[in-house]
Amino acid sequence: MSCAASEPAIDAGRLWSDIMALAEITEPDRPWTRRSFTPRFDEGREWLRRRMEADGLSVRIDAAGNMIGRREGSEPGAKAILIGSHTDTVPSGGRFDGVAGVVVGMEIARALDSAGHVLRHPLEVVDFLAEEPSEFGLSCIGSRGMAGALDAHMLAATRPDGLRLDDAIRAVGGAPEQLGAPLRDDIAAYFELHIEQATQLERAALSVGVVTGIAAVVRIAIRFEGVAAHAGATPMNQRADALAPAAECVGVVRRLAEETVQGSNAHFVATVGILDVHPNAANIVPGSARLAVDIRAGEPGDADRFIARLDEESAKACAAHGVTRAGFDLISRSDPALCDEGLRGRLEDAACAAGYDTLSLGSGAGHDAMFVARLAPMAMLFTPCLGGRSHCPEEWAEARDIGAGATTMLGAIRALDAG
Ligand code: HGY
Ligand code: MN
Ligand code: MN
Ligand code: MN
Repeated sequence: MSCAASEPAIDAGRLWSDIMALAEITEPDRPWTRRSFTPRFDEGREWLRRRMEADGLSVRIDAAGNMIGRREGSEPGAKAILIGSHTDTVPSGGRFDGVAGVVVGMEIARALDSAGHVLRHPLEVVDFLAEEPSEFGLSCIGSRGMAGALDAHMLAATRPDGLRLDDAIRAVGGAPEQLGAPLRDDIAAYFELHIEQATQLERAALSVGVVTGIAAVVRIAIRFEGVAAHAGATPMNQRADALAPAAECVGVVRRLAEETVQGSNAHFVATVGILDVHPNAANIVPGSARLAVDIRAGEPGDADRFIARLDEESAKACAAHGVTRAGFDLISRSDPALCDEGLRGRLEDAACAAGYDTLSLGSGAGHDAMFVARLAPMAMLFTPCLGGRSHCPEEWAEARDIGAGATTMLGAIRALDAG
């Protein structure tokens, strides 16, 4: 779509300096690393609280540990318009994944404030707790909690040092005892801006993409139990080497994923990003192994068929090596989330009015929006990142593109607010 330009009220420079300021709060020995439930994350939250308060937002932590900055609207009882994302990162992550979406929310609130414009609806800027997969083995903890999708089993999960998830949520100011049902029913709409983490916008030389939907995210863990033994003395035909079937399964995941892609029109990818070996020593036949499989599917049936085949083939690989398959466990599963048609239209119109051509595209990456979509109409905007790279220190985006996304979102929110 291509249209006339219009006048922006977003200060892309101010936006940019916030993103860079937050990026400075990182583990000293790892670039752009602010893992959830760490002192570094808490430091980032403190920065965010001060920034939100300086912007005139009233700041609270909800029961799920999400930080929320609120700007009241003019219409008593009107439902809130939320803008959010996350400020936690993957290990050695980037400066923009999640952060851009939270900072854009603050910039939109500032732009409205400095123009003396009060929306009818309250506006809330949300930093969702622990969107990235955490040491508790779960991602999107804050948005799951807001949507009532954190159950007692999940809350009792512990991380390697023994800390329970509910205690960790309490430590950041949440109230886990209030979790279980959806936390709220007062949301009019939810908007999230995120870097694309792929290359469609960059290849099309566009600043703004309007997301159609978010793929299902399914995570599986497979555990292999063999017998640790001396690597030098144990004959090959007397081993139960746990790593042998695990290594074969890495190839099986790749092959089954490629076959699934061939047979489907929907987005499908599968990745083995974790392969733990124990005791992980050169001269010991591995006694146990564990691999984590991360699956993204636009069509959930593709994920089900992939998992059934992986189940069968991993059991066969274990039998062939005399290794016990100690577990084939579902770690987490989120359904695909569709973006609201009406909000997508408002984003497209707002981009057009601001002079930005747009592209409609799906999201293979998971986002907090998947869970907020259970509470209210949801929409996402993508802006390009260099080479589509993300979840790595090379992640990069341009101020003008993030500014274009913020201008587009501001336009859509004002149109929605005007009714
Ligand atoms: O893994 C994801 O899709 C997101 O970046 N947490
Ligand atoms: Mn991410
Ligand atoms: Mn993200
Ligand atoms: Mn995300």
